[in-house]
Amino acid sequence: MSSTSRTSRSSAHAPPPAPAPAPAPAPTHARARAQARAAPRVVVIGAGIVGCSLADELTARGWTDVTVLEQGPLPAPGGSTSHAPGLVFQTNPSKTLTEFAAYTVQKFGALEADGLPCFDRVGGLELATTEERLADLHRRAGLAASWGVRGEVVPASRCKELWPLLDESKVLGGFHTPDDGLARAVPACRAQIARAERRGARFLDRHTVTGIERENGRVTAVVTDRGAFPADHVVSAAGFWGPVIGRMAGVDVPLLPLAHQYARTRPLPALAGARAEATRPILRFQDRDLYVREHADRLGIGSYAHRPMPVDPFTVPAYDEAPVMPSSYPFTPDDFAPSWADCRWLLPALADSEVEEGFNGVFSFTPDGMPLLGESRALRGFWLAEAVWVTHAAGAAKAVAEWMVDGRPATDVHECDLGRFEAAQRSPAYVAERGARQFVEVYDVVHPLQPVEQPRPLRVSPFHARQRELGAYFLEGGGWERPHWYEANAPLAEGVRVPQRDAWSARYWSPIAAAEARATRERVALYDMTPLRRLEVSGPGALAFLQRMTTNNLARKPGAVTYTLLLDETGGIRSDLTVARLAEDRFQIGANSPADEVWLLRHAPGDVHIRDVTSGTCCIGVWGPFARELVQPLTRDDFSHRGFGYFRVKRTYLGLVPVTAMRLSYVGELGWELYTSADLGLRLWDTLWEAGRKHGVIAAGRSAFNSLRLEKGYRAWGVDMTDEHTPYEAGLGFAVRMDKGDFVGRQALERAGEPRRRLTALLLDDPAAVVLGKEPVYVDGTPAGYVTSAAYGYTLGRCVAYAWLPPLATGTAVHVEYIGQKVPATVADEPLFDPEMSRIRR
Ligand code: FAD
Ligand code: THG
Repeated sequence: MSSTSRTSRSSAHAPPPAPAPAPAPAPTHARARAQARAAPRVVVIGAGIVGCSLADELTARGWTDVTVLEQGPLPAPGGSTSHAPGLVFQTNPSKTLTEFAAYTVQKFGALEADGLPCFDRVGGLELATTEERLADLHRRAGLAASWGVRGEVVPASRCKELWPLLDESKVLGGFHTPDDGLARAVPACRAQIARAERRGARFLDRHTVTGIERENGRVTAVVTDRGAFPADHVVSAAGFWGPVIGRMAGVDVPLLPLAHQYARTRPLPALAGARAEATRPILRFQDRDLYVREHADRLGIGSYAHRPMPVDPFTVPAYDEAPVMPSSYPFTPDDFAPSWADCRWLLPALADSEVEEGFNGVFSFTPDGMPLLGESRALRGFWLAEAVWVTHAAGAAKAVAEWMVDGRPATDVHECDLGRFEAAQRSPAYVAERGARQFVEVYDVVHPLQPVEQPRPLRVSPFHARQRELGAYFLEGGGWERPHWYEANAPLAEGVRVPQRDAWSARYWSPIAAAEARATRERVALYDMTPLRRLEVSGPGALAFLQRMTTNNLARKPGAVTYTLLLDETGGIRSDLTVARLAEDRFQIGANSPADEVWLLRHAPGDVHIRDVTSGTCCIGVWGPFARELVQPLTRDDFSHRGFGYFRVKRTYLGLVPVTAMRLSYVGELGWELYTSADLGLRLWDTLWEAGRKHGVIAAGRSAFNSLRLEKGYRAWGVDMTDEHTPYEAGLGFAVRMDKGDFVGRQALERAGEPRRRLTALLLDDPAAVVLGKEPVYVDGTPAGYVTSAAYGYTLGRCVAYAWLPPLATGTAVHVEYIGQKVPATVADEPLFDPEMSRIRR
């Protein structure tokens, strides 16, 4: 193939002489320069499936000045891609990953190498040998319907038809997905290399990257053993070598390389005469952490059942020193023995066979199992496209190319954003522990609320000691310990009637949450709001800056709090914020993901300072009809409705504790968020607790919190809406002031037509029914959308579910599919609870 000969070692042309880097431009100049040039200079590190797909996607978008540097020989340079068996199962709890996989199927299906398509649509079959797994297959069928993947749960007899080698008696059922199949990863690389080269890209193999040059916080060049390559953008697509490249760039790359076993059998008499590479569906036997594919008359078996085998990416041998290839370690038969026995149990045709060859192949695991995509916040122009499976490679590459060329991916990728990890989640120790855990759990049945088990506790609020005394049941989020309910409230639950739950929805749930919700509506409760991200924005330009960045009008006197939205240029919701004006030029922002700070920092002019103050501060929400009676006696300031209005902020003292008090409530009850520094947090808790005794104060957890906020219709960013949605679609048009002047996203909103989908409130008809989120919603029997968040509304006596659906009239009957069951629901008017705001504004 021309691309290989052109780039092979013998004919490799010398790299172009590296011109001395231009004098360091200010970032804005660099941007202007980049725009003035037809195409910025992009250097991609690594020609695995991700690097090759990325070069193809970039050049397709007109960024044709792309150089791909690869240390090994093309087209199989010895990374994970070079030996990937290429199974593509599209269905995933993550909508983003499912979309990535669907694009891989579509793209590689249309791509040819040597006259063969690069994707073989043999279908997928996931097997259940336990009742628990069978229920999970029904949930996976629901996910597939939600995200638009064809699939159905089939009986054992159908599994046997699809896979004649199975022992049908061992199987309870399967999930059949006819559009899944096998990606031919190396041919897909070749086809994309050829196409990208035709558009002007060059692939230089046998070039080992040894350094990343930077100036003024921007990349300027990539250094190799054969010269330097100037670059406006550098993308590390180095797979599990990511941390090595990251160290050169001064960027944390939180991934752990782990070896994973793959073995091939001898030829099987039962498959004798097979001509095609594969004809039967790719198989998953998750109850034993196994997957299986055909290689003509042999089977290939992959196992996640063995001990985690971490590999230090800094000590991986170079291509010429590696026994086979750098990503391939010797097979350890002892580790495979139990998996082999499990295969023979399931597939009796293996009885007379044996493993002919195998290897321990290395690839990447991240702390949360999701890829690492996006531009580093530490180094402008340095991008990551790592920890990506072959399954998601084409889609992930497309997203990164869109991000680079258009400024944002076409669909939401926040779950993959490399900036999602907090500082405390980026240490090598954390990455090692979590990465290994992801390996172990890869095929486990994982509940949506299931927390990280270790390392815990990591981040705790100042109230942690009190929370433990009260018997808090903690889950984890963003590294924080977060109480979901308190055993101390169990006596309150005795008087509260709640419907029985099925085993799945009863996990990580307690009827105590119902009692806590009720106490919040009837009396008063303390909520730990410490994990709520807080930014301080200050400086002479702060107001003008925030006005330009957000949708609502913030030009109000100090003391005002405003609910507002961060949009991107296309009008998509990047975040929803509360902005408290503490002084003329000082604001406190209540934010969502770490991406909010990054986004603001990127746009901030020199006279604006932005600081994340979350870790040094803490927050308690005091909410309920007795909140005023509780707080007022502790302060000399006027906390009456006239003295301290709704959505106002005040500095005051509560007893000994200086606090910033904000009158707002995500649970829809009278009350305040009370902020203080971390050192005084415990004192604040104790002060409120003491004062609340005579009002029957309780501590309440996130389980009740989530129920109350859904009753009130308050959206959660990242779950209910993302940058895929406009404010009008999400029901947040009230936070947009088109008359306030220009702001990011305004022009796009002007052009936005009538929403074709809406975030819609549903009430389940049966007072005993519950759903949990991500279930498909059917209108007239056809899938029409999916649930975002759901929670039992203890005040309403019904489960509330928010869903993305085409516009539907109130009262429309729909059904939600929950573990294979049709659950009737009705479109409801919002807000479902206290539409007059009589509970908050008084
Ligand atoms: P790679 O293919 O590793 O490419 C990275 C490239 O960067 C390498 O070629 C490397 O040489 C190059 N590089 C690194 N450092 C430098 C440097 N300093 N200078 C120049 N070049 C450098 N995924 C699936 O979807 N389905 C499967 O069935 C599947 N099965 C698997 C089975 C096994 C045994 C293994 C090991 C992995 C499997 N995977 C599977 C995972 C999949 O193979 C990887 O996630 C994927 O191939 C990663 O692609 P990549 O392009 O990111 O990395
Ligand atoms: N508290 C603070 N900041 C936050 C949140 C919070 N920032 C992130 C996230 N949570 C923002 N989400 C909301 C959602 C709704 C409301 C507040 C924050 C809210 N809305 C009222 C309503 O819709 O009726 C008031 C809107 C208005 O008057 O404009 O209260 O929990 N600090």
